[in-house]
Amino acid sequence: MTITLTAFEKSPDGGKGLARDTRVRWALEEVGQPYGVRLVSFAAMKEPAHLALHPFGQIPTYQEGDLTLFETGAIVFHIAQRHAGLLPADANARARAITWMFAALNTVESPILELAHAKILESDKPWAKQRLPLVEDRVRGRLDQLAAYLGAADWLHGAFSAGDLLMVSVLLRLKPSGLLGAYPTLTAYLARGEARPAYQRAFADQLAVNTGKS
Ligand code: GTB
Repeated sequence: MTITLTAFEKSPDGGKGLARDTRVRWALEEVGQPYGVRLVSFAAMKEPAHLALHPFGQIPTYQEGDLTLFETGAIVFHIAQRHAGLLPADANARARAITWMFAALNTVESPILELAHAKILESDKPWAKQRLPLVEDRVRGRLDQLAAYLGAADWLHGAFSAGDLLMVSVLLRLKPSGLLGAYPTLTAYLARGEARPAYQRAFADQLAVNTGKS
């Protein structure tokens, strides 16, 4: 059945892969599922036709026959459940990989988003300079814990899984911040994720949209 995603007509990051359709593209590439993309403008995302797909007026959405999904965690989970390659077969190992999907989105992404908001949305506020170090410290706290858990391992729990796919996607948002520099094992973890052929294809495809070369 044809899979169609929605993505930004023009991503604010100009194609650095930070918009959330990249993680869904990556998951589909990992499991070898072809898909199409429908591009939407910011204005169209707030119109009834898009709100019927995504109640919060965001991208990405995922359509497959009469199934429509939003929220990248749910979409990646759906893909991983339907197709081999992103979750282990063993029931306990699978449950652990799913735990890491939730950890990436609930525990690690939250302070990273808070940092992005502090830098982008709040930078003109009189208290912005005082708040920023506090938010950065919360991100560092999570990075300390994640680096301690990962240790010298390649991936979070055995083989590469949907947990790693989401964790790498979430951490990539930190690249411009400079905070990752203090964490060589996490930097290497990100590089391993980015080096995966499936990621490379997903990245190239979203870049082509943003450079008009698709
Ligand atoms: N929790 C949802 C999910 O995981 O699917 C969050 C979806 C979401 O935040 N979508 C964003 C969106 O549609 C695009 S990805 N925003 C428009 C709106 O809310 O009106 C977030 C994003 C945007 C831009 C950059 N960037 O330029 O660096 C990075 C990430």
